[in-house]
Amino acid sequence: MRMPVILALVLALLAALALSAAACSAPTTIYFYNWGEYIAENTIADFEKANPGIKVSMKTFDSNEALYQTLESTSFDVIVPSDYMVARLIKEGKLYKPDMAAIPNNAKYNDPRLKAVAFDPDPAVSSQMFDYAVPYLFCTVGLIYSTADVPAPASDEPADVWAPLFDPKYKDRIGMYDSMRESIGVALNVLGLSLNTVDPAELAKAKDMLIAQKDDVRPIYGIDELKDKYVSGELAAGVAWAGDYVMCLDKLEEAGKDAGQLGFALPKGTNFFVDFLAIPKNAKHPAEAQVFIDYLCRPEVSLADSEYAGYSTPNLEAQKSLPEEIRSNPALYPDDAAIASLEVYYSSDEIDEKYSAIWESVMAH
Ligand code: N2P
Repeated sequence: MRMPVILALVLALLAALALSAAACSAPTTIYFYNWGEYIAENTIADFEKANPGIKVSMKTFDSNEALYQTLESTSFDVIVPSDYMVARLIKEGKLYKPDMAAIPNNAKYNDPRLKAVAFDPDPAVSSQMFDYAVPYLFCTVGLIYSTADVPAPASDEPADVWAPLFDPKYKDRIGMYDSMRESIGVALNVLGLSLNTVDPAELAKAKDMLIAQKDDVRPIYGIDELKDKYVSGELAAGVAWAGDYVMCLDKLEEAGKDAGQLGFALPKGTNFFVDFLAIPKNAKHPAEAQVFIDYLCRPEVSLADSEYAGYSTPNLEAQKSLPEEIRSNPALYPDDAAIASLEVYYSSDEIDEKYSAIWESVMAH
């Protein structure tokens, strides 16, 4: 009788040891909330291989406003807000201030010129953005068009570039982003107005333009699903982040079609934006989030993500490996003067409220 008791004790002890060993080595899962089609296919798996203690679970969103809404009710460890949304989240106290010493690749590789851009009218907020968030990819907003259907714009005046979007000739064949700042921004840009105006008369004009466009042109509102429609020729033209245009070129190439089927034009005074990696204040695993962010700032990783998504990398080392036609495309890598001639979106209570109200009326129309 004595042996089995000892045996049972030994077995129990072994089982307890095995359990605690498993607990020690169980990986931590971090929750990553990213834009759709915005990270190379192998990046997460490669990160997990290099960091066996961390797993990454990714979900996607397709507008800053959708990201903002979801943050209210869900805890993520890493998010990818655009500049104006970073500013809003900082002002609302919703971001965790990372230990930048744990993200050395940011300071080592990311283009310091981005820090000179005024992402908020308040320089104190603008400069704080780089204490809270790390540039991921950046881009501009322009016109994508089918070269067979739409003539190349006569100039880079916004009214010339965006003209097809409001032309009933292209009824049912125009793409608009289901994203309020981009769509309202196109109308403001055509009207020669600031992308951040809060003047009621100016905003009313932009709203009327988008409503008339819905009646006359019946645009298709979407985000990532628009790309295949440009590639197939179903859509004649649309508003597009330059990165989406580059992804469309890749899709044309994969389909064995001619890249010359699609053109892209950048109007004067259009939007320039940076998407940042940030950690929400209610993140459960900020330390692991920092490890992941640092990994995303490695030159070879940033290069792969930029090449997959089509958007521009802020990583100076990665930029050296880009094909010349990409690196020298001013819609993808604008120089200082070009950046200064473009406009960033701002966030303020007044802007956020007024633009949301317009957007709701346009969508409801
Ligand atoms: C689209 C990614 C868009 C990022 N797939 C725009 N901020």
